[in-house]
Amino acid sequence: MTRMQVVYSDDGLLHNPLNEITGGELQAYVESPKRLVSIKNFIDKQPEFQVVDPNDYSLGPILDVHRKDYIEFLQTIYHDWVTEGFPADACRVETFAHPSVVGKIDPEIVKKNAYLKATGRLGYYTCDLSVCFVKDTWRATYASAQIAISAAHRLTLAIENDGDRAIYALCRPPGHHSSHEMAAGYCFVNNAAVVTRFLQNYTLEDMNKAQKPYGFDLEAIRNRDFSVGTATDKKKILIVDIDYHHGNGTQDIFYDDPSVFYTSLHGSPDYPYFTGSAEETGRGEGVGFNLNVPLDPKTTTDEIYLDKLQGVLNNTNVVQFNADIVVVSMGLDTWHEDPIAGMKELKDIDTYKKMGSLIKTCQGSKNRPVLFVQEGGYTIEKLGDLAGSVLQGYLCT
Ligand code: OKP
Ligand code: ZN
Repeated sequence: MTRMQVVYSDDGLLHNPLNEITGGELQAYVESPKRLVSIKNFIDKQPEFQVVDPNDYSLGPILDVHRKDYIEFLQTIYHDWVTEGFPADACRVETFAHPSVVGKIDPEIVKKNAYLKATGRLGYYTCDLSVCFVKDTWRATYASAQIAISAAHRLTLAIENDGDRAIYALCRPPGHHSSHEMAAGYCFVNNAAVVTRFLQNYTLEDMNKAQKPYGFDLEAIRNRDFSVGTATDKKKILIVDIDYHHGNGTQDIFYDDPSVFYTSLHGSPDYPYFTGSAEETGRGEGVGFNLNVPLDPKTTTDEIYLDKLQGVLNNTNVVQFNADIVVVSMGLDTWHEDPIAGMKELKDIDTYKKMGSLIKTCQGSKNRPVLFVQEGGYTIEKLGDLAGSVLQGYLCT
């Protein structure tokens, strides 16, 4: 295989908050549209990548993961915030629904109370101060999800026709911190989780039927809220999360589910602080289908990182799981220069090539179709190079 399709839309640029609160201080928003521009520019210059537009599969696949009230929140919160007289550039949480406040109260009452004010809903559905809404946040989020879904459809078609074995969904905003009814860590809709369910729930025929041109009438979309997936042979999906941060949202969504194996390598201790330890192995039927590898951000070298990645992909449980498809949550913030993350001793660009290569050849992912989904990564000028290296590493192996 020598080429790869890249699903991309300019709508990803529309989410452009002014700032966030990090380290207790107001700072420029790190998850900037420039990230997307950097990757896109790099991709455009490399002949092996073919950029394609997304299609539109409506809300159905998104609602197979996220609760309807949460998705309505994403669509309306900015408008309600501004209508209540709050400043346009500061639509974010200030009061959290901590368990000690709400834990003993009937959840329905808590929810009713939260809905009385925009700030209440922000506290109810969002988790930290990196989440900020602007006018077009929902539009960009919707596009990001449709990009991932379109990539899953194209990959399914290619598998059927003996075509490409891998595809890249150039998503923004990212998704892996977001859960059923929660936005966190720059994430609103969990793109990796949405494609996982889409691949499981939709037959190729369902996908073909659901596909519409990405055209876009936000009001019309609001009312097309049903899933049309009819698949009965649930595919087994392996999610490999190589973002620097633990994908707490993805872990949460699939924690009970033995049909989805979630594995993550991430810097620890670090954001999101409360999850990501090796003891988290799943719950109920999902026990044994969750594998966390926390890594020391100060001492993890290129060699150690690759060794740990190889260990994960060759892990007995992962190999035994015998996935049908691999979804890679491709964060690029392990790079040592990353302004908010980074493994301080991970400095060799070839490491990213080798990551792509391991994903192609290791037992857990060997010969399996791979859907690369873009997550984090904040060294703006370097991002194209980092993304391209993983993908070229995959292609050249
Ligand atoms: C999103 B993704 C670090 C502040 C952390 C949120 C980070 C979200 C990362 N000092 N704020 O996983 O790249
Ligand atoms: Zn990250």
